[in-house]
Amino acid sequence: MTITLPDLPFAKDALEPHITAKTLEFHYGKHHNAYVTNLNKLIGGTGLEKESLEEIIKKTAGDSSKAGIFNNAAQVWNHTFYWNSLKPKGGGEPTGQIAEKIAGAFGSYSKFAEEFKNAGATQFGSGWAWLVLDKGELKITKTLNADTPIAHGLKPILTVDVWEHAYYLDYQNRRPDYLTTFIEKLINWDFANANLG
Ligand code: MN3
Repeated sequence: MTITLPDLPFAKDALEPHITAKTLEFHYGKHHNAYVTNLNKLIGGTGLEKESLEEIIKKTAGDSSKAGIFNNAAQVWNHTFYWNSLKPKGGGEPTGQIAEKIAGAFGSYSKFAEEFKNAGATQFGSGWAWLVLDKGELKITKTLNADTPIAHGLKPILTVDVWEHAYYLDYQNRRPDYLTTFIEKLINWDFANANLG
């Protein structure tokens, strides 16, 4: 199937002042869009054009001859998951089942926040920090470049993009400030709760 660029789940200026419309014009309108365009070009005539995005990712993971397809497919998937991990007036302490699971796995919300921020801050170069379920257990992990937990049998719950294009216009080199803002002001806990189901 042709892979399409999903609509953003909010208006481009809805996350201001934390993430500006200018950042989203580039990050969604240029970067995410380019991954979709590149992927459709690369899968044409390979047989993969008949598969879903998730199947393309799983079928090309770890195959160096298909790295271009994997990287673009994973970036399409990761970005859609990231937009859904964000919410205007989000962040702060969670409610519902995710609150109980975080308390069980990390001891407290503040300990989770510290570990999640640390994962994003210490990802060397480009990549992603994730909250995932690993055989039902909540864990924090990070991936390099386009890599994605769905290629490793993990179930993503939340993600934050730590490629420079995600924060440089708004935060320049201050990745830790971007991560603090993501945690305190932007996390979509409704999405996290839905992903536990
Ligand atoms: Mn990005």
